[in-house]
Amino acid sequence: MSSPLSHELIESIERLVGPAGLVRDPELMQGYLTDWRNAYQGLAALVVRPASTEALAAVVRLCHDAGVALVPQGGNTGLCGGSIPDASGRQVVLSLSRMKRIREIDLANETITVEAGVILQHLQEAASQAGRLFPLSLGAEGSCTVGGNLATNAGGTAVLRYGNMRELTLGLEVVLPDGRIWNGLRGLRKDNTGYDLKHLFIGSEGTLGIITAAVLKLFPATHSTATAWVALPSAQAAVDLIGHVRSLCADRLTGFEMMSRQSLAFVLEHVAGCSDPLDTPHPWYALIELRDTVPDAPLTQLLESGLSHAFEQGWVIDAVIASSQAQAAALWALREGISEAQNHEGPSLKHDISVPVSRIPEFIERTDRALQQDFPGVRIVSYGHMGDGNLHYNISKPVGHGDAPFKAQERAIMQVIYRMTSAFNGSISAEHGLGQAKPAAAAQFKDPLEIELMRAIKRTLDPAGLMNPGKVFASGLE
Ligand code: FAD
Ligand code: 2HG
Ligand code: ZN
Repeated sequence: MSSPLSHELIESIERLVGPAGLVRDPELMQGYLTDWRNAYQGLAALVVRPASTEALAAVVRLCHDAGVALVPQGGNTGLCGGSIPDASGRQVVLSLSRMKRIREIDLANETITVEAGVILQHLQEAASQAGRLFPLSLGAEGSCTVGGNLATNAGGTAVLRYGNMRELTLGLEVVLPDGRIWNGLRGLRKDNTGYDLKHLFIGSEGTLGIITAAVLKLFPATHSTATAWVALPSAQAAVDLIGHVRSLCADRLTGFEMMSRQSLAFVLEHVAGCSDPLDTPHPWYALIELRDTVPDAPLTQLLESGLSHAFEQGWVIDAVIASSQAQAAALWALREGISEAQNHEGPSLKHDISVPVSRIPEFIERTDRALQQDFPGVRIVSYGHMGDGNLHYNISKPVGHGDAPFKAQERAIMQVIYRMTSAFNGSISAEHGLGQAKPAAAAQFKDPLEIELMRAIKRTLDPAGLMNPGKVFASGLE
């Protein structure tokens, strides 16, 4: 098939990035055209992999002048199709995978400057080798990139203590849609010289520019950990428990993940090597992690004392405290395995919502009831970052049902869940972003004035609408 791009344009791009920076072979392109779940497929005229900010900026300028749309891509682990081109075959995927240098570690400033293609796990390792912690942690950390983390304002399992990617960022370098380079790589904790532009690009999902590097915060390394797997009678018990553990442990509480029995059941069925840490099934579970910078801090005793009060209150039915790092890792594998496990059960309708922590139990109770009434037998896999009020309220088809009739109900199911989220003054996308999955829902459920302001920003920075069209906004600029 001939390319929709002119020979001259392709040759000019090749001169900038070299043969290693172009992917044109349809088979090799495949990995860039579908996402981690195989939920979204696209086509592309070309995949370009520049190795430096200057080369990337020059490619962006050429594409801008030729009116070619760009789709930035990092590790391609996003869960709403943000990094996948459309079906036209005219867009260019701009992969950051060759931009993976750690540019600088400034220990006295507690910062690390990295390129956008650095894999999150490599960043964590670099911080650790420098005797520090980079705290962002999520299931896809072995493949997702800093650029993708920034573009989606990624969260994960340590937000409770350290915040989202937004809170971990001090400066950015961004290639603007017309190819200009904004060097905002300032490692400053205080800077009130007008609007804080980095926050426009963080969470913008590649629709305002290409993030090429960032200055990120480092934290003291932690040297003591305690991890518990706890069985709970209800979601309300999780709210009571987290309040108690937080007041007892303060900042040492690093993670508090909650999951339903259905979530665990899928993991036990589909993820090799996993087993139930407790003898009998329970309605809900929490995975609690405490960390301290002090070696040999008495975290296990602290956890035991918190749990013993919780037993007395009836918030906890049973619990296991990990006695080794391997056991703690096995408990985390139960939590991190949920996404993969649910994929084995056919389409997973993902709803990544947030409501105030205090209202999670009521949200679950009312939404479960409404869904079972309208769609009897659907399997509700609710779990997530309880301390952030962020639930992955994911739905699998009823046992024995086909994929196609279930998929046909996707929109109706989504409406039930998002209407309820809205009634709780929550967010329909707490963590993963809008991508191509949720722009219409955002237009329906977000304040129209907010959407209008967002469009005004988009028009100002990307008047030609060439940055990741069809993502965040329902149909480009229109
Ligand atoms: P991609 O998927 O490649 O891209 C994501 C979006 O960012 C796209 O819109 C893309 O165009 C844009 N983008 C990528 N790079 C750039 C760049 N340099 N400049 C501008 N735009 C860019 N997410 C969470 O927040 N918390 C979790 O706990 C979590 N757990 C996950 C667990 C699993 C098993 C999986 C598969 C995913 C999980 N995710 C989670 C989602 C995903 O990993 C994150 O959104 C991650 O930050 C995406 O990074 P990426 O490099 O893969 O980005
Ligand atoms: C998690 O918390 C991720 O495990 C993925 O955000 C959630 O697969 C999902 O829906
Ligand atoms: Zn999550």
